[in-house]
Amino acid sequence: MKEKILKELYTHQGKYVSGEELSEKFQVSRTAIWKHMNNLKKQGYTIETTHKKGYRLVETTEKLIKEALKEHLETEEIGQEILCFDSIDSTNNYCKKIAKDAVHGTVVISEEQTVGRGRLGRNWSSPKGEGIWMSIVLKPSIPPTEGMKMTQIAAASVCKAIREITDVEAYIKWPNDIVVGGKKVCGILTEMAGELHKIDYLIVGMGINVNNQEFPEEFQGIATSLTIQKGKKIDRKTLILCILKTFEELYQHYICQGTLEKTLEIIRLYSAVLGKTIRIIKGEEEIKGKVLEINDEGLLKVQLEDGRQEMLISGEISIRSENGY
Ligand code: BTX
Repeated sequence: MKEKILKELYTHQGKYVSGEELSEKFQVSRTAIWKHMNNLKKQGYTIETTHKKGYRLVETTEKLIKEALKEHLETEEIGQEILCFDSIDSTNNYCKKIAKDAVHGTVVISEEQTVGRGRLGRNWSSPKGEGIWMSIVLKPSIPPTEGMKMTQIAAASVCKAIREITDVEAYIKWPNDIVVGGKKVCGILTEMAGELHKIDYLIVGMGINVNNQEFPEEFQGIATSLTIQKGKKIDRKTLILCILKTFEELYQHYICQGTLEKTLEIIRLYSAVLGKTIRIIKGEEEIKGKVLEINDEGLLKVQLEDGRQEMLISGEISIRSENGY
């Protein structure tokens, strides 16, 4: 019911809707409507109430509203189902719970994550209202070995969208980070469920620092946000819409053509590592190498210090620049 009322308020585009109209439409008492409005207010929606005119949703760019996103969505399958939460443990976790019955392309967004996750059990700081903490459920008919290509599609989409919407010079740090000025502005976590030869579903989680003004002390040298880089607030809704549109274009190209070509064009153009010397960290081991190419499968070809050449697969590897993050 709360959802239906919200939709009704949203479709009236900032105009008043009377309690009587709502109670007739949804066949509930005016007191029930009033209670739902109070709950929505508690959730953070700004709803103006006057005795004579009724209720009016004041659209703020502060909060992500499903109806507002859907209204401007330019995709066919990604985001046809969107779920927005105020607070959740992790959008990836939630996707896992619903994935079996969820339609392909379902998008889950939360204003905050209380247990946001990075790779290998690391944490992801996801403070309320400041970033985009979002996951997409995908159900492609591809072998599990291809699953990690979704990380690349996501990285290319986020990087391109950031550049288009904010003009911030974002780069892709293979395999799963977007960096600005050498600091991390976005991390991507792809998780998969299925059997040896068949994927049941994939979850692509994106954590983007958008309007964060500051970071916990432990991330201060390594994290940044778009607002810090741009010097002004960024509209999260516009950025999300652009990411979903770009993601769908790249995803469909990959599924229909069977190549990562379009994605790799972006990854190579905005690569933070191509041609650079990097430190490759795998567990306790750390080696240096020069990045020679990103091949057509999206793998990183590096020349190691001892002269050997190696293909890096994203999995358990972290890479850092030569002197720092
Ligand atoms: P990662 O393992 O590459 O990066 C995690 C590391 O990044 C942490 O150990 C910490 O040092 C640093 N870090 C933590 N929070 C932030 C932050 N907000 N900004 C910059 N650096 C940070 C990257 O993993 C993958 C992150 C995916 C996050 C999304 S959010 C939506 C979805 N749900 C979920 O639980 N995870 C994904």
